[in-house]
Amino acid sequence: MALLKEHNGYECWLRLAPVEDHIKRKEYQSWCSSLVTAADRSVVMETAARELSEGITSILGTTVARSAEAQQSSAIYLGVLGHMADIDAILDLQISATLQDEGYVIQTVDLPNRKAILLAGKSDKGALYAVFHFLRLLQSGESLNDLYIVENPKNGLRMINQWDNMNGSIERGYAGKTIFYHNNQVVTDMKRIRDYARLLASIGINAISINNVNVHEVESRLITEALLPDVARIADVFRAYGIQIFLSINYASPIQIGGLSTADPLDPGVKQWWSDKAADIYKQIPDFGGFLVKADSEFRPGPFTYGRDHVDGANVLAEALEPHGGLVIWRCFVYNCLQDWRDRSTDRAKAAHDHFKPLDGKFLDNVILQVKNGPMDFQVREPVSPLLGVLPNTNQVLELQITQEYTGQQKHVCFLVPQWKEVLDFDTHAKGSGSTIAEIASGSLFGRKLGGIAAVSNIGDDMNWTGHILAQANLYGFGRLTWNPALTSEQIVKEWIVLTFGSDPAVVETISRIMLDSWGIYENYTAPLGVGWMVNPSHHYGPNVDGYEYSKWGTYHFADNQGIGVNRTVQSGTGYTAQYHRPQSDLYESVESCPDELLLFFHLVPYTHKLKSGKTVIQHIYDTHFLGVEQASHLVQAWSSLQDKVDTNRYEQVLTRLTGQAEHAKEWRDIINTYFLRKSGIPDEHNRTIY
Ligand code: GCV
Repeated sequence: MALLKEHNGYECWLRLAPVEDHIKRKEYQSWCSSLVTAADRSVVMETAARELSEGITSILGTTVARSAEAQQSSAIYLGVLGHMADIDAILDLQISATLQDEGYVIQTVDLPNRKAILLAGKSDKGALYAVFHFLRLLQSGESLNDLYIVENPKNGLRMINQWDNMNGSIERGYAGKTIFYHNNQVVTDMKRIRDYARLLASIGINAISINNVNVHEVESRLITEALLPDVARIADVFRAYGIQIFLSINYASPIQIGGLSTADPLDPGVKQWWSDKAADIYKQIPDFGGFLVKADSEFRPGPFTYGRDHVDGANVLAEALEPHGGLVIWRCFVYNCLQDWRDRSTDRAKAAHDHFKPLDGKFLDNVILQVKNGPMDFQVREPVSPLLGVLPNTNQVLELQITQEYTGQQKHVCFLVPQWKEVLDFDTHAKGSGSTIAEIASGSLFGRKLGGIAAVSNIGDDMNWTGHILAQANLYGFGRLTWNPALTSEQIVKEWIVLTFGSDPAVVETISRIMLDSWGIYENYTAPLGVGWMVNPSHHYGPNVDGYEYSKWGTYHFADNQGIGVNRTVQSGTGYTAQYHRPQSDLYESVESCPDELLLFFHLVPYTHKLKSGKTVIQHIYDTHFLGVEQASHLVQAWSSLQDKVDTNRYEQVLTRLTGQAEHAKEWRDIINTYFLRKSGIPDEHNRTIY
């Protein structure tokens, strides 16, 4: 067997591995010997041309002759529609009419005496995306003879949120330190940031916010004259990859860095201050994206201090940014974080809807509300946030979390694309059936111009970016799904495996199974039936059933010796179910129709309550926890079967994580099972060891 080339994981899915099949390589080479592209190129087109030639060299081992003139032999034509006569002459006009701004076409055409492949974007960004798509085709062994691919992104904003701090740390980061900052300064060596921009562009990301939404002292100064030149250096790197940068801002900036005595959004001095500030920023970064804002949330400052609401708060920023084309992305993660566990009427799950629904239609056109996928906080299982279905007159962006805060912190494998698919496919019935989250987030359901999906990044300065190599699939999957929410989890994971590990069928099959089963496995040995939050406080890793039970955060499961769960019904509980449209509200309201996996989110039931599966709640808890541990140990076995098929470096890295996961799953099982055996006094039907 040929020796496998060693990888440390740094290249992720951009290994651009050589095509080994001799015949295929020859066939590809015959297409890829020359590249025709316009002589005067934008910075993004320059990137596209470079990525294409370097990619081809890496995959096919040949160099590509570049020219601005049409070729007599086969060639690739790379360009922007309307800016390259050779492409415009050939391309079907009907196709070009269907392309949106960032869309593209990849097409094989028969020219007199020669063949050509067109990589044509509606804009230079589209052309860059076409290049990365074409390189994927080469690595997946696709035939190039009859290509006819037309792609448009479903979502306008495809955004990454970094929760990075300038002291080097990353809030909820599990893969080392930030790549952006060192010692309270922007880094000087931009290589790592450039490589990150490249990874993001290759999956269609077009926006990034570069600092934590919890904006501390030093980060508040990113919008000052002192630090803006450094921010501009970051913007330059991302611009070359078609990515706009955003900053998270401190709502109290007018006081903190502006020397004003108030940050009241209706104060004329404050308005003027933000407007001047916006002008300063755009002087340095003409294509600056705008502000991401966490206000009046978890002790962050906001308009409430001045008796103003979110509309006042967001609109003052929007007015300042509007002349420059900037956006305000205003987060809806707003709730009472000083609750009393004895008070069962206040329900954190209701908060976002209660705060923002009454404000629908009042935000300016360049404001977008960013709504987390669930009403609580990125638990392994939550219902979909009802807020997403009730803002027909407001721009919205869905917020997902790629970093695995509550899903194993990249020590456990948990492929999140299947979870995100469930969210995107959820039918809110906001405008009758078919009113899915995918249609709402993109803006299409309510005819909004702005929309999209944002997600909290999972990368740091670890050599392999994500700590767990298999967690790279979550970043990859986020980008691909955001571009096209109709892709299946199976398609995405297969694509990622082929690019990352190669196309050996055993590798593809085994890793696919590991990935596709992983969310269910993690759910099995952690908090049961949608109840969530059984984690250690603050760092959120590992089991602690009552870790958050008597805290101020509003995250209770209410387990006692009779039963467990939160009564969120209208009839006798907090009334949360009424925040959904019919028939979802009815489905959740009734204990009979509520899906098993969310039962304890919506209902307080006795341990002896029978699930649809026929098991009692208590037996379900025991069974899933024993099963989850077995499944976690099978992951180790499955991975071990690939020892000869994955290079030693990456094989060992993943093996170490999976082995640790299997051990940690036992701790979860024993702590959860013991707690519920003692609480309920009901023994396991199968008499297994529960401590
Ligand atoms: C950035 C949760 C996390 C916090 C995070 C917050 C948010 O509470 O634990 O770390 O802060 O969500 O999304 O703002």
